[in-house]
Amino acid sequence: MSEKKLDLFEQKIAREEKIEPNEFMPDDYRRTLIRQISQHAHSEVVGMLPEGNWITRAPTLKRKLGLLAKVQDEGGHGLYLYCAAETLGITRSEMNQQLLTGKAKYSSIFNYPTPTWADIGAIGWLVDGAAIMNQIPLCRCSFGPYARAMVRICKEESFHQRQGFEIMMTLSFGTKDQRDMAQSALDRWWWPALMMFGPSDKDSLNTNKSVKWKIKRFTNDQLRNKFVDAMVPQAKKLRLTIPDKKLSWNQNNNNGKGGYDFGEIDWDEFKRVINGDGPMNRERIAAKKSAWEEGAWVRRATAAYAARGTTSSTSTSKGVL
Ligand code: FAQ
Repeated sequence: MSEKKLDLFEQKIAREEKIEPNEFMPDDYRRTLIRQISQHAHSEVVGMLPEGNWITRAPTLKRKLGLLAKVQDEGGHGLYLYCAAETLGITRSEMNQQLLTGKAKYSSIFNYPTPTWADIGAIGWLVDGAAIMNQIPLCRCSFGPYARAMVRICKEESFHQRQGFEIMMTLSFGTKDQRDMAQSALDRWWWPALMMFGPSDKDSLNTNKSVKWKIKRFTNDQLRNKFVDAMVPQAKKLRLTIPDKKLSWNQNNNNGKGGYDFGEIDWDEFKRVINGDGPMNRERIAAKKSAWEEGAWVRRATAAYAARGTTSSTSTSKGVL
């Protein structure tokens, strides 16, 4: 790699200009983006499974429509992100193979079950809430296609978060059973939501490099802290209790502006889940494998259709379809 090219690349990043796919970039920048964007895409599509599980059982037609639209949005996010990753020179089928063989990760959070309707509220409120906290800064990522994809994704995730909060609000101000259901969903999802931000800064392998290249704008711990600070008042509005006895206001945090201290995350659990041994890992991968196998005829049909299009541009008008 010539020094001059590297210099120009770094200057562009320093000037807050976007790097586009056809421009020079260091191999490691490309590799780290492929890793992060493809894992992000996998998270969106695997993330459809825990909520998809409730579409047929949503309590009202209004809730069913909202959930259906949300799950469909997540599929769309996966597609934008796979397309952004493809501009870096990896194919969709390579990415898919990496997911199915366990070479690529997807977010730990989607390896937890959704036993009650309140889990759907908790996912919208907390999981989409954590996703937004992490993803708004990605709209300023130095790589153009990723940054642009994130703008639309964040708008939709914000809507999902409001929807989740509203489900939690309805339950929490409903009957005692509904309120208990909302509290136990918060108990189940709180700590896994904090794990979504990744290992603590001292253990994060990629953060320094990614922050230097303006792929990530904040470290994992910075975003996690911001998330806790944003969620505590929301939990109070819901009259729910965050399951952390060590949660307390500390005026010294954030350079004297204040912020919450919180308890220690169970990093052993985090490691187990990202290494394939969470409560639902096997089921999630099995579902993706069977979707891939059962979708073989669709891939064959689209490939055959595309091949016809190249040999005869008038095939449609001749009624071949
Ligand atoms: N789960 O060195 P770092 C959503 C891995 S989308 C699994 O700190 P990095 C929408 C990490 O990949 C949620 N693996 O890594 C939705 C790396 O492994 P590797 C997904 C994790 O990349 C809502 C290793 O640990 N969002 O929720 C996790 O600098 C509702 C070392 O970690 C994104 O992907 C984890 N939680 O920081 C959908 C956002 N954390 O690759 C449906 C974009 C870390 O070396 C319903 N991604 N690892 O083998 C990011 O911002 C970053 O990739 C982080 C990790 C922050 C996730």
